[in-house]
Amino acid sequence: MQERLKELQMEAIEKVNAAQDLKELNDIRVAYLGKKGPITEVLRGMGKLSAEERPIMGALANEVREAITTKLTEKQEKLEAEEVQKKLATESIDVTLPGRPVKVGSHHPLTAVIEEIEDLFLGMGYTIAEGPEVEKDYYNFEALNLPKGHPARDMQDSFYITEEILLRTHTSPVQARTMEKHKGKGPVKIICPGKVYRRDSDDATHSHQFMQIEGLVIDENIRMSDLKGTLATFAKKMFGEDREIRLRPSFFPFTEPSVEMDISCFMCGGSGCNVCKKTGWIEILGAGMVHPNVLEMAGFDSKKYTGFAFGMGPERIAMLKYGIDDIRHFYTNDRRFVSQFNRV
Ligand code: FA5
Repeated sequence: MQERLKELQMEAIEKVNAAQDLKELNDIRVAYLGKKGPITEVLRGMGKLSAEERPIMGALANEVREAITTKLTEKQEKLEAEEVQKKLATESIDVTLPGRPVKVGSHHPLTAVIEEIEDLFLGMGYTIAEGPEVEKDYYNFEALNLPKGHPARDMQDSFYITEEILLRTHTSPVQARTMEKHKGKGPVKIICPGKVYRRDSDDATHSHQFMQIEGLVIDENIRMSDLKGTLATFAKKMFGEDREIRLRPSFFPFTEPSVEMDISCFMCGGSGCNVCKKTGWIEILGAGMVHPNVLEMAGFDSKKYTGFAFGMGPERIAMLKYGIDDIRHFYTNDRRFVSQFNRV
């Protein structure tokens, strides 16, 4: 039995030395040390031995088992290291190959224009106010001098959720909310960028959801000339120093007088082209002096305080600034469109 064990040890070690890969090594482990292997077989036969012989044989069997295990482990480590070396050799990286270009994202042109407008007004001392997109009829219309049934409500076709709640049709309700918060005390100097919604049919210049930027200034002695100066500064910074502005009479129920502002065409300089439809001027926003009724409804004394407000559509401004011919490009998320503005 002793000899048989020694023989098995030598045999196993020879096979381990000759093994070429990890699979072969595992087969040897199972063959010699497994439950059905010859060493286990020998150990099973120990029952037939005398009490003196048994511990000697037991110790020897363990020795043999350990010797084979040690050899197996050594060989396994060697084979594994060899395999790693092989992999490193075959998978080496050619650092001279040209890299794959990484696609870099960019600001959406609309976001870029909105941020540019925000920065411009922040530089003039304005702060940014916000209001809800799901708005009360009261703030969207009534507090802006548009009581129920007022015909001017038809100027903005609305998405109603209930009789009293709608998706705001403009950012002007933030005027009413901000004035209310100020509890009749000036000064107020805010801009409010945000999404608005109208039941307009989508076409090249109209969308059912678009952005507006509202402006509101209230203080003692605010005059129409302040509005004009502010808008002229804005137009020159946004479209270039050569731009001139003109105000045309208009109508908004929440401002009196109301105006629309045109800028001299940046494409032709005013001589007339396709962009300005041969007029030399491009309309960019609505504005006016805050109506005394709006001031009073929000708790301001209209004898002491006056103010101006304006509202512009940044999509239209971005379209003019970058020569974009269809407002729908802003919302379709086509990378070919957006990536053209990488440097905006
Ligand atoms: C208003 O919404 C007023 N609240 C603006 C205002 C504020 C006037 C404060 C006076 C004082 P209007 O409906 O004209 O006005 O819209 C303002 C701007 O929003 C327009 O000049 C235009 O640039 C943009 N606009 C209007 N409708 C659409 C639309 N369907 N799609 C894209 N832009 C639009």
